Amino acid sequence: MPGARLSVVVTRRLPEAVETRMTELFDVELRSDDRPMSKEDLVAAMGRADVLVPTITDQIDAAMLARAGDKLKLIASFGAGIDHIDVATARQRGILVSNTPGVVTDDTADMAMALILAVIRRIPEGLRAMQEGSWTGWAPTAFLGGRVGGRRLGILGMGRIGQAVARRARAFGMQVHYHNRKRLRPEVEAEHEATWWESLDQMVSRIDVLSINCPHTPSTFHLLNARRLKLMKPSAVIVNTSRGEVIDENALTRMLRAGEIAGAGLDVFERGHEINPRLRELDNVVLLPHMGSATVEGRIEMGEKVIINIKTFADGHRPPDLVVPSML
Ligand code: 8YV
Repeated sequence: MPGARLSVVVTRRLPEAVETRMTELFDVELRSDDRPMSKEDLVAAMGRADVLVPTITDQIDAAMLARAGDKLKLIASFGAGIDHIDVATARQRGILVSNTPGVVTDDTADMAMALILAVIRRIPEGLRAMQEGSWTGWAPTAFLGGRVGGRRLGILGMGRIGQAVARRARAFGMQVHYHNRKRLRPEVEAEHEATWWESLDQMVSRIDVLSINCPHTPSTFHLLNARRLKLMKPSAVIVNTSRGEVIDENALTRMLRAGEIAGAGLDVFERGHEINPRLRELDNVVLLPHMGSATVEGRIEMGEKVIINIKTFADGHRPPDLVVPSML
């Protein structure tokens, strides 16, 4: 492969600077419209590309990979999460998969913090009153939220993003608790003054705010199921900037409606953009359209990472952000 100009198919519009650089480096096929590709178009794209650059909106399953043919060598995904790709099957078929970790960390953690503040301080309700013109002036008892400082934050998934949330939360005076498959090294735990809970059940029953920061894998699907959600204090709040599938969205919706959970800030949903309509009706819920990593800087850095992964592969080396099934 070294020296050859790789054919690269990009499934969505990317920042202009990224598309321009890709055009300089590769034999690239860019999209002129920005709608997600159909399944058939994706299979066809995989059939004619050495490298596919998909995003979260492209589900690539085993059956599609089986129809991809022999040309495809690398799936250089634009994004950190890789739950939309059947990585194990890709590897079996000799197709490498890479992602863009690290560059979405701070932006996503900022959004988790924004959601915590928005829900606890009732920012959308205040905004709505201003936009509707229904505000009649200051009152001592109006729009009372809670104080963020002093609350116990439970972080589910203490990887890069979880730790970035911990840093921010501590600056706001929150106490950090976490549940992670592996306990952090003592010095990292000390840096965050974080308390590890081996039992997720025990952690969720004791915290005031739960931030979901683990990836979606078969073992994290519905980790927050109805049984576990019921262990939470009725005054507790959940924010999710990771993947919707980690929470049973219908169970959460029922409990929010019943006042069994105080509030939620959700940037991601279980069925993509098909959101439980009942969630939209609730005052104690802040919904965002998957904006966690949506910064100009972040998107360009994601694109640069994709380019580095492809370029390194083209030069005959292992892409730096190779995803191996054992990481999942
Ligand atoms: C990305 C994300 O924008 O990086 C991720 O895993 O969830 C998003 O913030 C998206 O995945 C791009 O494909």
